[in-house]
Amino acid sequence: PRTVYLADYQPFPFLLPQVRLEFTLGPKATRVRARLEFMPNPARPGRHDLFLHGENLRLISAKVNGTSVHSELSDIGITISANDLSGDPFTLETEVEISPAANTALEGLYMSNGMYCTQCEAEGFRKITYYPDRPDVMARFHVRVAADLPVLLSNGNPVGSGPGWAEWDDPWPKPAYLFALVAGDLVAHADSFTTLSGRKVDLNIWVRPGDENRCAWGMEALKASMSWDERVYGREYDLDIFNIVAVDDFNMGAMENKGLNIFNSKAVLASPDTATDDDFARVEAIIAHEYFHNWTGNRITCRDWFQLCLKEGLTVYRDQQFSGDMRSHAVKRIEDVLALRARQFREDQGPLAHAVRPDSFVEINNFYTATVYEKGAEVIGMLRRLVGDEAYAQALDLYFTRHDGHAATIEDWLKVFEDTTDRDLTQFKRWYTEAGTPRLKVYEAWSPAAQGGTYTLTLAQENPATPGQPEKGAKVIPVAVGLLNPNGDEVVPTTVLELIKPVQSFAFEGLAARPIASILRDFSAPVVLDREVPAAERAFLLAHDTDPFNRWEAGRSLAKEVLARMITQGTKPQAAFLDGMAAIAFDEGLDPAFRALALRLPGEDDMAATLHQSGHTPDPARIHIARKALARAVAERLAPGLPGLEAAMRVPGAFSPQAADAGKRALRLAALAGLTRLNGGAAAQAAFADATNMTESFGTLAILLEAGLGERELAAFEAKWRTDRLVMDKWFAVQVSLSAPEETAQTVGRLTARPDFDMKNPNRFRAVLGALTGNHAGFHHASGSGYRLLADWLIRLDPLNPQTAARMSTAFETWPRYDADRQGMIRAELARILAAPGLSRDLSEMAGRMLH
Ligand code: B3K
Ligand code: ZN
Repeated sequence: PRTVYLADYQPFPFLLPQVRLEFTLGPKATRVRARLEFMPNPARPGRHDLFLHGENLRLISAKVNGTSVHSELSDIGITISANDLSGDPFTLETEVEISPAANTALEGLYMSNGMYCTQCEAEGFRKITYYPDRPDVMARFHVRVAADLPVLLSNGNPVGSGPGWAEWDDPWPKPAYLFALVAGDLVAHADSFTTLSGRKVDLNIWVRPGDENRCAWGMEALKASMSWDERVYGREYDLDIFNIVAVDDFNMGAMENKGLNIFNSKAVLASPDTATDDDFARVEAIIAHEYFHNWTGNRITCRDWFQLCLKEGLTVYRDQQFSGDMRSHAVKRIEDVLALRARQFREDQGPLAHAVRPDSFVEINNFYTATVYEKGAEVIGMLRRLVGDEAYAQALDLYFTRHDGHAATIEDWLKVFEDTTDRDLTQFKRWYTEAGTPRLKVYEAWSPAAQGGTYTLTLAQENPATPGQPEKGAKVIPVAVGLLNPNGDEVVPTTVLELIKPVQSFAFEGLAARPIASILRDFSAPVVLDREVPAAERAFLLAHDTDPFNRWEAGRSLAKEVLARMITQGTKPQAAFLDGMAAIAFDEGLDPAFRALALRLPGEDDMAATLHQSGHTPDPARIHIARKALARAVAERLAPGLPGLEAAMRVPGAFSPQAADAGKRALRLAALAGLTRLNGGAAAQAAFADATNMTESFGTLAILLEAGLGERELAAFEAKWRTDRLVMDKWFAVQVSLSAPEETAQTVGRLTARPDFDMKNPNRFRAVLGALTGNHAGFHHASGSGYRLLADWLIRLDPLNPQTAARMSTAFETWPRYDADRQGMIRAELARILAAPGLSRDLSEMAGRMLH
């Protein structure tokens, strides 16, 4: 397969102002007629052949200006010779036939439960019709859909309809990846929103009959997002209608198609009895994310796919800001950093490491990664910290005015900041072009003096090699620092130090006493802080830090140190740590959500990474046992207060998904987990029986399963929800994630043999196989059964759905951490995958990168 390079970019030789599409839908045979109006692109002078992408299309006819032309067909598209392109502007009309029912890859036009829907990003439009399927070709679309179905949707505004047909017109030029079409027997949860300038917009969430009562929260989130983007970024919605459709079979969370967002049902449907608090928060965040793309992604799109972080990093940054505003900034930041470390750091430190803006790819779908998304968002957070809030707002205004209606690059993005602030961002740009997680070493010095002493902080950065990038330059790292007095008062409030050299010192003068430093507050840069801190100092920060992130971080670091020692030296957990946990758990002045987060112990995968980094070879079985022992020790220390905490955190009355109640439920579940570890399942069983919402019933079920109990509850849960796909996904997943290590493979075997295990449904596949890879000790069981099982299923899934198979293969990316036996077994599975006949480009690129 061909590698695509950023350096090879050339503008498309033609402009395409207007497109007209006509769909006559049929499951096995859908006809697509396209009329494309081209003209020469002044940016690419000269005479050019016309190449159009097209895959799995049956060409019926092709005409230029009404006359049939010869077109050279290949399996990636058609070429029409420059000689046949008469006239300056010219019109190409094609007709093709495709088969949505045969499309299991869920890319292009496909069917899900009798409904037609599309997924075009990144390069799916070429499976619908012949087209210049690249994001820098922006056209206005007029679409006619004909089918004997009640609801026929496409992008833009509705301009006409009758029995069996509808027409849509999208006035905003867009790349083909934002095209969407939906047709089916759907019902709408409808509402409306009046924009800042007084335009009324119709809002609909389209679902299958029966799901109407799960739309209210998504609608609230949509309206909140629309008004937030007006308030915070000055961005209004720009069509008369905004449609969201829920679909059961979808490769990812959702898609921001212009005016017609398509969502995985899991990412939009939520009701108190079927969705947990985490689900509600995720729905809110994803609705916001897709909505925010209307400006960052759609109005301003990407010149080419190497610029993916231009829209994804910025849109993630915006949805994180939004969720922080809707909920709690401290809690949101901690959750985001947890996810960043679990997925992005792991990626950045392994064989799949790549730059936020990569410079080559084989299959672009393999680059919708935590690095492009989450590290892409962190880079924007750093930029903002460096230039300040006001300059950030000005730069964004300039970005929107300067690039509206265009396909932009990271260079364009950085330029608006340079022009706004007069800063030179050449060095900063390395964050986009160089992969790897920098490591920050910290040295402290104190020189007392009568007039006031000087505290000197020396920071040294290291930028480790990554595949294809052996050497790196120093990064610009904003390090937010605050200093505390030994009595807990803050003597120096948060200050941003700009580390630009490999090693640099920063002095704080006039201090009465040697301070205690709180470094990298709010996680001001995506780096690993390499710092030995005495346990007493960590405990001090856990008790006193005014920065909530670092307060949590102090407990987290302590927990990791304690756990690492338990694993490698078999020691007992230190009292200082347990006391710290107790102090946080019962501190009524703290947000319950924060307390619940602080009580959550580091995960097993996280511990494996930590041990590996400190020069140990992680043993998954030992990690599992030690973590259980630590959880028990914490429960013992908290024991006297647990019943009271459990009772105090009950939330009476009607269910509200808002953060305050959700935080209480989370802390109550933490208390119930502790009680279950100490006294067995009685309390959790009672709570399961009395549960009035999914957070409580699923939370208590998980607590019971983790303790090796819960058979009865598992059966009751199944009996109640057996016909509900989304809830049953939870039922499948929880059994695998909480299986004992030696039983995990068997559990997977039992569940995949059930008739309701449908591998074509990505949610169900992920529920089982994703949960396998998330069960660290089970997946890495010494027998190799976890590795074998995953490889078997990836090989089976690949011909049906290469995108999901490739994505899930990243479970193998951590192989370099483990012992020689495990390394050998994983590499053998990767080699077996690579040798599978007819392997997709997606999976072969991934397996190949992991092996080499
Ligand atoms: N832009 C889509 C992701 C498309 C993934 C294609 N493999 C969803 C999002 O980031 O909002
Ligand atoms: Zn996105």
